[in-house]
Amino acid sequence: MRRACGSRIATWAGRRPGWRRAGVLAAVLALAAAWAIPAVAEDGHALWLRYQPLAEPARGSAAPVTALVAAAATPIQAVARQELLRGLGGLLGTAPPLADAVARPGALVVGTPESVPALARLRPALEGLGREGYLIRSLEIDGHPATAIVANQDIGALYGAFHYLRLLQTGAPVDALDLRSAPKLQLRVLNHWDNLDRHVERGYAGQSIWDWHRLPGWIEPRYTDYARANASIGINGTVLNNVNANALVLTPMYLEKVAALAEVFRPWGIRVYLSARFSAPVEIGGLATADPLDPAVRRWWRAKADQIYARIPDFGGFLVKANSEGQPGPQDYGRSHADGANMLAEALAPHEGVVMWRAFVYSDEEPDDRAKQAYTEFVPHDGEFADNVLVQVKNGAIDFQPREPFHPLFGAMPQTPLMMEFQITKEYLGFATHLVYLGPMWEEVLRADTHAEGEGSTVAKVIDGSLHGQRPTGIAGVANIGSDRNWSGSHFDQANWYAYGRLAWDPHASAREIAADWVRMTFSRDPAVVEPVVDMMMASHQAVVDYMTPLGLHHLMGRGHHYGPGPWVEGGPRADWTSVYFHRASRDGIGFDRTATGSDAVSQYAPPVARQFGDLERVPEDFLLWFHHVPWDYRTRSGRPLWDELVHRYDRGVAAVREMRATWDGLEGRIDPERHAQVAAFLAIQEQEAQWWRDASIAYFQTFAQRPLPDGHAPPPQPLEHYQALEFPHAPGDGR
Ligand code: GCW
Repeated sequence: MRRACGSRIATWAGRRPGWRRAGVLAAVLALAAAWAIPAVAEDGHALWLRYQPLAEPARGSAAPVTALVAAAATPIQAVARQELLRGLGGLLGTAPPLADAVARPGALVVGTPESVPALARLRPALEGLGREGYLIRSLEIDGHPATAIVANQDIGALYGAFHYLRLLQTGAPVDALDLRSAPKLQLRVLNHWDNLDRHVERGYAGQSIWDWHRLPGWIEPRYTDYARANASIGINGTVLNNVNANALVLTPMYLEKVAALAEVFRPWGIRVYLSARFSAPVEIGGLATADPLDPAVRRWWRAKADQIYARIPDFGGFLVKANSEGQPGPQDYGRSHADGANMLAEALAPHEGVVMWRAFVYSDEEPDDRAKQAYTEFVPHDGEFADNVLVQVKNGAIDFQPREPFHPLFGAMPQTPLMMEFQITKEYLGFATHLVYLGPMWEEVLRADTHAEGEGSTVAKVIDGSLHGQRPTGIAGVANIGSDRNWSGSHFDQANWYAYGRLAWDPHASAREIAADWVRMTFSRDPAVVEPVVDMMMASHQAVVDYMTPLGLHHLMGRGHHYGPGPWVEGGPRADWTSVYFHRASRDGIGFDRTATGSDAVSQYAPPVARQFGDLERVPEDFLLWFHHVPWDYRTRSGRPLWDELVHRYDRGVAAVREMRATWDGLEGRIDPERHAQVAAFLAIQEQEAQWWRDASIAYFQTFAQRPLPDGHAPPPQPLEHYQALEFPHAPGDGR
């Protein structure tokens, strides 16, 4: 069914633009009709947009929608109306009839003051909601009680429609609504680390969903499903290709393919962006240099931008990884990051495009502490970046570790828009088989206090521009999406995609509430499911930290593929790619001294934070070994010596996974068997691997600690050499 529908939109390449638009609209409507057919198998493909019939009593609390008043004159209006028909049809049993006016009680009226004249009187209430915000209100129209979803622009109404459907899906009351919502961040973007050969770097959900070879002739129906899922959580941009970029994506042949995707995404409010390889002028442009100050190079990029915008008028801009891990960049020519970013910004500015310039940099000359390098390289350039440049900063200073203190750049560049970069794909968190809900980890970082402007200067306020007033604002999430039927490699990894979108819309939102919504939409509204599953999700992040890298340890994974424990990793091309560089274990103790007596990375934080992190007595214990080198018999806050505390935490992590399994087993019969069985099997893998992490780490660190395990803690079943000898030549997602 889906394939047949999809084939109708497969023929648009080569048509004239007017035809193309009409073709897209028809395709969108055809696909939308196909969605009305319920999924047969519980394979997770429907994500959180399942629209299963509401069971009593939740259904009773939902005011019946007697009619839908909504225009469909533009592509965005059409998809919004279709989504409501589909959603209401699924949830309420039958889709309401379409009407032109509110002729009886119970109508749902959706649009802008222009698209639906009955909404015009709400115009004053729309002030301050911007392009993407919306109101959802219970009110009277023409003497009849009705519900209005109203926005300044079509896209706001689409977001409002999804919000209204979410209220129904989660069983929230909808009879006395007065909701106002607008995104706190402007650019809410996914970063795909997808290569043109469909390998996904750090991807654990199959191949890339972009079928480059068959684009633009074949438009997978999945592209629309993808856009729809993203729009449902407010994501409004996507970078299609890996930051370790191939310049070919900027050639006309690929730009045709990119344009075809952009056309599918447009009705859903999603713009496409590309990762730009800095050396592209040499590699595909035939120039002798990519020096950003060279006039020919600048001309080349301007012409390239013009060429892109001729095909994709709403192209978002470029994401750039420069002078990092061997990627080319302005420093190859003795120029700064600002020189490089501003050159691209100049090419994009006439088209209102932006440059997202990554701060994940470390040079070939090893610094004294890799954690310090981004700050050292970027802070001196604060104020030098063009207006359409955002500097994109990972949440922590090393690299998406299970837990990192917030990146010291947040709050330290008051004149530069800083974007947050989160990693949704779980490169360092057990790939797709470990159940780890990332909401609490992201919330912890967003709520961290930088003290940049005194107390309360949270990271969320830095990125939403409320602290220093920067514009534009944005956030990026490294996608966990692939060709797997369930999109993310596991059912629970869908929650991380979902939570990312919700936090991108509102970085002050609650991870627990987001999890509860997701569970209700994805599995069940039954409190006997929601409560235990949400508790399990909320505890899952601390669990993985405990069984992988407790007490602030970091970067201890297997070399290259990053699968499993590798605390013994040493040697190789550079010290700061090894584990021993980061844990610094020896007979006298363990941990990286980042205080004034060590690398002094603490001094990159605002003084109150630096004082706290630098003080052994006050540092949060979760970051103890991140900032301090501590003797094995150091007394931790539990009263246990450090070695005993480490062992205790490893075991606590494994026990937490065991508990997750018991919780999940207890839900058998309340969750459909297909999804229940896969989650149960993955939890069994997770328990084995948690035990493996614990055993291997204890076996290794014990060679330094030279102490017995505390009472009640079993020794690792195998000698250290066993764990060290394990090899995984075909582990997924490696960097190439
Ligand atoms: O986490 C590391 C990954 C690389 C990645 C790099 C980056 C895309 O191991 O695979 O490269 O970060 O963020 O650039």
